[in-house]
Amino acid sequence: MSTSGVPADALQAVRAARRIVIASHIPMDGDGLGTGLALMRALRPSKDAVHLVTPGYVPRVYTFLAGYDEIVKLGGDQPVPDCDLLLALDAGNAERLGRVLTDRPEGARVLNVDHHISNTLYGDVNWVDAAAGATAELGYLLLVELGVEIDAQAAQALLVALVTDTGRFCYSSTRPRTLEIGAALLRLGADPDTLNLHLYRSIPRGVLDLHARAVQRIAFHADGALALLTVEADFGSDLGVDEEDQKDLVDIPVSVEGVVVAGLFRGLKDGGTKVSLRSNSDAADVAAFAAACGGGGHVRAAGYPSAEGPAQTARAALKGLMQMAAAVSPGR
Ligand SMILES: [Mn+2]
Repeated sequence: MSTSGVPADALQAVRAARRIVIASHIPMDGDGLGTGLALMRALRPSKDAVHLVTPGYVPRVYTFLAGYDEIVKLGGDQPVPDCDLLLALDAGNAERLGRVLTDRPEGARVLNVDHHISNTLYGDVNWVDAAAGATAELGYLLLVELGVEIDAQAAQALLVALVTDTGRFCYSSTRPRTLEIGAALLRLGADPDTLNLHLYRSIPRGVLDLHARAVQRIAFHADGALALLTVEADFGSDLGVDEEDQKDLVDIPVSVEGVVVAGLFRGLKDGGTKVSLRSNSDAADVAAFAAACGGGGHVRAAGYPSAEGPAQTARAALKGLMQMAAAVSPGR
């Protein structure tokens, strides 16, 4: 481990690579996408090829970031680009990477860079720092240690990753180092005003209507300590919204006064349910609950998949979530 916090084997893996494929969990979020674009941009000058790839959809709110149009969307059985290193970002387990991992070119090593405490260490080299507020922190440290240029566009992508993954520097995962890296990114030319306009002041009218409907559906339990939102796969389909808009709905119940634990049970188009849990207290560990249900995440933000429909999945989780929420005092 160097003084920067970058493990020597992780640094060596990137230095030795000539062709790199970067991937993150499916679907990508701001952390995986922003960190991926920044690494792609900053590593390209010193490598033969660097690609950011995903078999999943790419959230459209990040179109303003440089390199967004170069993200390789792996449709059907399109092969993973040739590489000697697969750089996995922000993915807590092998399954979350999907076929990018299993279909990687023969001989490609896997460098797993992540901040999820539940990370299963599936890489040939693993750099998991659960104290990091975002994988973007690790991406920044890696680039600095490599001595490559981080231009204003790369800095902007890293700032987007940091801001989105730390709840605008407000989650408990925000450390002094998180803000120090944020400051460094501003010095490199990142622009918070542009970020704010694109991410937080551009809600489409359809999404606004979606939020209005969701608010009406929140069910409170345990004297208001638990707030659950259950939506079918076609919820809001008439509003022209997409999956990422549905995913963000969990931010609404978790923002209500007195709520300790919030859950979103979101039906998926091809059956099954994606559960997103949020906690307002370290004493209510939703990562442990999610892990027991076959998922994972952070103490305050976690999730798991279910083969059942959303209503049935919510019923199955209700008792356990009520107990967890009720055990924590409303004062949090
Ligand atoms: Mn993250």
